[in-house]
Amino acid sequence: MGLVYAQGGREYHIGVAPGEVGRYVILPGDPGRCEKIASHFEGSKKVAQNREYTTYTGRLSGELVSVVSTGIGGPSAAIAMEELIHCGADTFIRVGTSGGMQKEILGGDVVIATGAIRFEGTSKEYAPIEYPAVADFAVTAALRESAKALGLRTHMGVVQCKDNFYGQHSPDTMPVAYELNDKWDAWMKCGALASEMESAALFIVAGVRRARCGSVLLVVANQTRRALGLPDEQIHDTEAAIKVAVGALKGLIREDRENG
Ligand code: R2B
Repeated sequence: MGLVYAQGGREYHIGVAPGEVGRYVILPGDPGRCEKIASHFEGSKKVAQNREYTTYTGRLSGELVSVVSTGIGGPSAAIAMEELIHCGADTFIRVGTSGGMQKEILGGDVVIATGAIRFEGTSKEYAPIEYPAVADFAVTAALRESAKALGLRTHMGVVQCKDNFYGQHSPDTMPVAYELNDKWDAWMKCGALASEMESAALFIVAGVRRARCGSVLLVVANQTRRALGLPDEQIHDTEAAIKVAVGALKGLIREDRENG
């Protein structure tokens, strides 16, 4: 059920009505990436655009699928997922960018998140911090299969999520530098692979609403490599991660049909 002040049956923020989106949805952060992702669908068309939310719907393997941008960060991503669930969606793949953390992770690599560190505020307004932000197993297995079939350099593991982009990149300029630096050090020692801003909120919202969500991230660059004086190529082309997500959706559609 949408908000009472949603207009004409359309969701308040994303501007979409039930029937206009598929059950399967790809969630990039950047609205500018939606058209490119939709070009992988058959017969796609733009169905809505409001604020940071751009929506295209088409078909994959004959099934209705959509791409909806979330904007940057947990709050807008959580709103997108909630409103898409009101419209009947139940399976989500975030496709985003990230910064590599461990030194073996290179710009251009792909990271599939199995879980996310909840160093952000949105998920705390859903679930106590002891509850883990975990990716859906079936979606994650489909992402892994898809990345393998594409022969990409892929890493699977925990990613770190935050609300303050510059708290990661310029921690010493923040009054809470002591906390940012100490925690970063701990996450490095725990083995966190990459840093981004949306997966933790999306995993928690999906869990609470009994939906499925996985996450595949392009590694743009790696600050650890730069700090160690190692080569640190910057890659901004998200096509590889997009292909992983599209292949995974096809796999999930096939599997869901086999399972009735
Ligand atoms: C990765 O890139 C964006 C910040 O530049 C943000 O959406 C994220 O998670």
